[in-house]
Amino acid sequence: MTRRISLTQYLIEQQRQHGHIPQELRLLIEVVARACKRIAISVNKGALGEVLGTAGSENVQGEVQKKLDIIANEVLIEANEWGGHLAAMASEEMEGIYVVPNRFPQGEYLLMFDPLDGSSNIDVNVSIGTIFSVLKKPEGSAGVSEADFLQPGTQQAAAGYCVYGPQTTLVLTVGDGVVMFTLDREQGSFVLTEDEVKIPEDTKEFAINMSNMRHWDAPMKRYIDECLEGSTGVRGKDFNMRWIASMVADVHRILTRGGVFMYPWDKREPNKAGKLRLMYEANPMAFLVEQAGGAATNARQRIMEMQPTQLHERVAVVLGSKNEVERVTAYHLG
Ligand code: P6P
Repeated sequence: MTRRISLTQYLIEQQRQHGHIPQELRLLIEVVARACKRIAISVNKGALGEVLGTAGSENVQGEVQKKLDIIANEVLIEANEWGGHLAAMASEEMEGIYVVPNRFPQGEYLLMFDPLDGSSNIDVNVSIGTIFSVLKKPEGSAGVSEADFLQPGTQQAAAGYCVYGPQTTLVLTVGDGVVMFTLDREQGSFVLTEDEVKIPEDTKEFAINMSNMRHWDAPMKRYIDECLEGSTGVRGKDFNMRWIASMVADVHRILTRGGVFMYPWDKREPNKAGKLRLMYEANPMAFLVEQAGGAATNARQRIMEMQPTQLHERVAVVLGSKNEVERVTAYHLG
């Protein structure tokens, strides 16, 4: 039974025992968690809070912004800009970086986030979430620029997400395994509910948007065809399929019971590596999945070793149970 301690107590004990959560990083994580509680309040209001529907604007990706996308983005900016732990922030909802205003002290961390991933699910009451990734500003760089964010995922100091579903759950790694905290609404605090998240190396469950099948490359089609052949084919076992169209919800299921999640390249836009974003979706999820014993590639190489070239660059994603990710990757490299 996992000790029911608060996020604050967990972080302080980790700092005391292992010393690898510096004071500023602990503050950052607690501020992000507090912002997620605030976002959960807006999300849970739904139609009662005048927060559903579109905002009548598009984000830098050219996607229609939901009212809650903008609310969540503003909550994260306002919660994090004054604490002195950050130099700058970057968000799916903002074209450029947000440098901490001069009226506040600047810190050494960089925070990236998808403030509300899975927006297409907001109006139909399906789980959505906030994804975040933390980097350290490179030593010696005067000021802060977009280039400071362009670090491979292996440089992340922390990563996590908060899923707004039947429970509001914060999932976190600082590079020493993965832990889960469930929001206790009576106390108003996140309580440790899983202290050693592990992804089984094998699975019988895959997650992909099957409606895109005709657009995939041959190795991806081969892998899915073999899953569909089940026990009558080379895999010798039947598979199940899930697709929530909310990465946070699909990844949470995989961290909880295993599985493999794929959003592959497809030939409709050959110059686009994939749909998902490297810096604030693929890298944080890859960090969590690897820390839980899984794997994460772009179907050819480890996602966390990719050198970013743009803040909003996209990437193909294959992540989850290690042996399945290795099989998909081997088919692409073969
Ligand atoms: P599709 C949500 O918009 C998102 O970015 C991810 O959370 C999700 O996995 C994917 O896109 C769903 O994409 O094409 O199935 O709607």
